[in-house]
Amino acid sequence: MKKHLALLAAALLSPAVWALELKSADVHNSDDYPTVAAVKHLGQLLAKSSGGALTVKVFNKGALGGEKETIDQVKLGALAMTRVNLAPLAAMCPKTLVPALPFLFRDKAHMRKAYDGAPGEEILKACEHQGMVGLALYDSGSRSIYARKPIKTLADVKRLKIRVQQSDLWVSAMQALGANPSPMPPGEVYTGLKTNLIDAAENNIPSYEGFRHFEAAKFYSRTEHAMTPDALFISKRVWDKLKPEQQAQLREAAKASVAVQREKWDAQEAKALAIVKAAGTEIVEVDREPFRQAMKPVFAKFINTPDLQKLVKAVQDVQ
Ligand code: GTR
Repeated sequence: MKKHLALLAAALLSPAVWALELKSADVHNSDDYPTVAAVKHLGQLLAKSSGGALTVKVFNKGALGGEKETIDQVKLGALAMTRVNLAPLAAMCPKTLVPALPFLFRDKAHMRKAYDGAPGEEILKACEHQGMVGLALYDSGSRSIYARKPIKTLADVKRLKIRVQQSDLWVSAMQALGANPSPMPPGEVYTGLKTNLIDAAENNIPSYEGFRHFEAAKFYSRTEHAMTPDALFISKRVWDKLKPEQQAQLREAAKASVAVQREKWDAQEAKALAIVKAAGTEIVEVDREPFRQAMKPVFAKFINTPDLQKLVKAVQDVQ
């Protein structure tokens, strides 16, 4: 009897019994897309620091669903983690609107500094009341419009049927340009472009390449209208079950994954650009000022509480 109890106690205490595999979703196709690679890296660090008690398994290619679906699953605790862009979260967690605003950042250095500082921390906490704990903000470059024709002026965007993320902010921002926005998940854009359901979409170069949208829209016009970050969240239900030291290990691994993601991001931007150019994409330079002016009214429309205004200012003040 004693022996049995001793065995049972040993089994309960052994790391194998306590090991928890955290499943993490991503919509990107390539196994080494920067966000996919970064979360895998996080998993390796975490497995080490937790002595094998916590591991991460990434399911990319949208295998666990689109961004909206994985967000819902994480809120419920049915899925441990998801890496999504912040744009589809704005209706749920208002502060995530801020980094998705058009032309908010002066340049990449400004954006990265803001995400590393107090504004980044505030944004990561913005979804906790919705059951999602933010772990990392990843670089998602800048988003530009691509279409079957070059986009150089506001006149080129008039009535353009353009896919936008599932975000009211971006429906409004594109309407402000005179376009005809159509929100849809990323997985539907390729077919939408191929079948002429839409004329255009907008994204960073690595996504334009990775989702193979360049096959259907040959002109990539550098409007660079947003630098909305990608972000990694863990379900609060899962988070609350972790021991404090495990939470600290996860936070540390997430922080380390940001540096790796950025390095990979810079390399991927160059690689993807070379691929799309070789496939015949024309990169079009754009005078961005008229686009910036036209989209300005969305600030007043969406940044309508003192909290949001304060956060916008905090980002703008980052030097
Ligand atoms: C990408 C982002 C994805 C997804 C996609 C989109 O840049 O990494 O998470 O949001 O854009 O346009 O839907």
